[in-house]
Amino acid sequence: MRGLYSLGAFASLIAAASAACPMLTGEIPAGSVANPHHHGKRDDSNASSETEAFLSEFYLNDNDAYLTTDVGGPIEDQNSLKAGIRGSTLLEDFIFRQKIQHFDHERVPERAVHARGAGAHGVFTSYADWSNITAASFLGASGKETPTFVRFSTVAGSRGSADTARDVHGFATRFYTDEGNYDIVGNNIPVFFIQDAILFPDLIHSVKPQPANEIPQAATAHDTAYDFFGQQPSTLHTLFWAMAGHGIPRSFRHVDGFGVHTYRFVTDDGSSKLVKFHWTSLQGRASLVWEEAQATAGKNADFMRQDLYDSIEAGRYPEWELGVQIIEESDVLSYGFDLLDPTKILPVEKVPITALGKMQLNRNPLNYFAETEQVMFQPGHIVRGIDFTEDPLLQGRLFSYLDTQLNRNGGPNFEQIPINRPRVPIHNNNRDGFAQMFIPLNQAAYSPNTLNNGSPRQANETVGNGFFTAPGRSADGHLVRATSPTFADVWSQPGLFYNSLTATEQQFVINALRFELSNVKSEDVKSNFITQINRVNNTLATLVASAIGVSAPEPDSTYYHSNKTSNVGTFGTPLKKLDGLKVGVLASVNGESSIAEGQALAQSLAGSNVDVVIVAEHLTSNVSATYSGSDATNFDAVIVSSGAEGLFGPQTFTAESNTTLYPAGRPSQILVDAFRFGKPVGAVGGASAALSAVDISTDRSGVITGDSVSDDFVKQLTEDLATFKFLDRFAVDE
Ligand code: HDD
Repeated sequence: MRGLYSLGAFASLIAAASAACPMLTGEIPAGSVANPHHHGKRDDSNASSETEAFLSEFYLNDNDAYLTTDVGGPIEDQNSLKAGIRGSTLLEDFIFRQKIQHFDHERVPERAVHARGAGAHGVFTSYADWSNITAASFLGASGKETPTFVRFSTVAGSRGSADTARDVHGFATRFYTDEGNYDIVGNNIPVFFIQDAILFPDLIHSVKPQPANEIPQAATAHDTAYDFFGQQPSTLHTLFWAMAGHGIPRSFRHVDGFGVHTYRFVTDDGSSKLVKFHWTSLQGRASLVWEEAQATAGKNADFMRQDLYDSIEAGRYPEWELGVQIIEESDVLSYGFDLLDPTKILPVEKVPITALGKMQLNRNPLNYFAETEQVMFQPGHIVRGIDFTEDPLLQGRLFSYLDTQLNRNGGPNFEQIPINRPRVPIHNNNRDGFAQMFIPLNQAAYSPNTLNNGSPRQANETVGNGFFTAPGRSADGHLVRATSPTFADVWSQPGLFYNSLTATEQQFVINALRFELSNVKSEDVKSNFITQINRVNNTLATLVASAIGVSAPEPDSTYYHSNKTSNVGTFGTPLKKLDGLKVGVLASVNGESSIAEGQALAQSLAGSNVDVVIVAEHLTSNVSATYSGSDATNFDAVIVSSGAEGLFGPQTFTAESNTTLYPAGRPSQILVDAFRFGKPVGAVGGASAALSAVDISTDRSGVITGDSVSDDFVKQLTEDLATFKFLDRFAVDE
């Protein structure tokens, strides 16, 4: 039997819609639209072409077409219909009414959390046949490809907020598997603030802007957030990760991802193991520093979505490895905490990560709203071979996502939207509802039936692989509203995380908390919070307290320890790839070899996929950015080329050297800020005068000088870009 909800039926529907007026338009058949983004080096894997073939069925192309109304009538004049040339406008003008009405309804409610995000299509490739640990079909063969869609996000800010707000970052992945859609709705931080979903509204109300004035946007630096953190110490572990570099990543490409909860893998024969998911960035982890993140928010609120989009357009496809920590069911309590508690990491020293496969993001959405805004992820989108656990946070999420999506979409048919549709046929007795896109033919919309020969019938191993719950799961017990005592210790792991950071990263956490709490007005909130972090670490609590007018707390040592784990920071490990990093060459149109040096550097760095932006007083065919439009936040490293040195130093502020082309002192400011933000800086030839003009010593690490753009110069710069941040530029409390 042909799939009732097969692609064919849908395709003809869209074909009808896109051929708005065949007589006039000459008809553009659906599916004939070339993807305008087909360049770069995307390998045309099966999964990539499957995405292309699937989505192109839905493209609506306006090329060489006449305007029509929504119901297909040609529109020949775009003035409203008026009684007399000077008005009034008539209510009977259905063309006017329809256009305005559609516009009035363009917005859907933004996500209650994770409203701001950016998405991309990709492909997941399994490294092996993993049927020994899971029946999940997308992990069932070496080299097996599955199309994916990922949406990265911040949590607290509204849809128009800045990308570089300090926040947890969402990392939600959809696998369009051959047994239905599977979503890992994770974050870039492996733990969460609370242990029970019933507290989620409280958490979010506390971090969202204050009710009276909707201030501050996309920031936790205010009273209600720290009131909640101080009253609910399960938040501390996640908060510490967010206050470290993870809260202000360099880009979406430089974050890892985590499933956070413990899930189950189940094999065909019903045996199950506990798993924790990890996405490891193959670009490496990299973070901004706080002042840089704040400046970036003002200079380019779209910093991270731009980076992702540009990288994919340039064919520099970001990649992540998917891995799992695999744990025996019987070990759920063996590691000193409960694996059902989402505020805990399982240190990699205890259970290493097994790499299962690799994902490449290689295709930008063609329409932000249709794809990125309308994608509806759910932890409940699950496939055979994977199962939930009893984690009370996960259990609550299984309700919340569908519920909020019903609100956003006005009904349950959003799974039929192209970005949400599974790439397999759908057969069930779900019917009707707002905006039903199908024309179901089955007259017996119930089960069991005989009138449709029992179809659609239950799946089993012969007619389709049915989802099954891990047979070993069981549940019993008294009905209680309580937190398990195995969830009680919420102070040891923030300590584990903090101990594992380098001294500078610890200082970043201290500085971040100082910043946040200095924006809190209530003395009670400040001191309550200090009491809580004092249970983690007395030095930390004392250093934060000293900056916010709270007296130093006495040690409260029940949970103090000196345990460490590895691989939890964002600094200190060189980047794995330099793809898409940007070097700003500060040049002058008047310097003899200034621009040529920039070009030479561009050529030398092209092999590492690093972009060079030549900045000068005004644009020319060889200058791609101006001083007025540039800022240190635009670049990962800044080099002054010879002949530009005259633009630097105090002389910029004299009446003679002042210019209307850019704000006074801008070239110096870019160089100084780049240094302050920990970036590699340097100078070629006589331009080292620019470094001394702004008091940057060439003895400092990450400061590169040379007579020319020599191989050595390029090698040093490449190494320094991989180091990414020079932490000795940041003071540390002794
Ligand atoms: Fe959530 C969206 C991640 C706990 C309720 N969540 C949302 C998104 C991500 C996460 C990445 C955005 C997906 C997208 O890009 O569209 N959420 C998490 C993680 C959690 C978590 C990793 C803890 C481990 N969330 C959580 C709880 C609840 C929610 C406990 C409620 C009980 N989350 C939602 C939501 C959202 C959402 C309100 C908003 C929009 C949406 O679901 O579709 O239902």
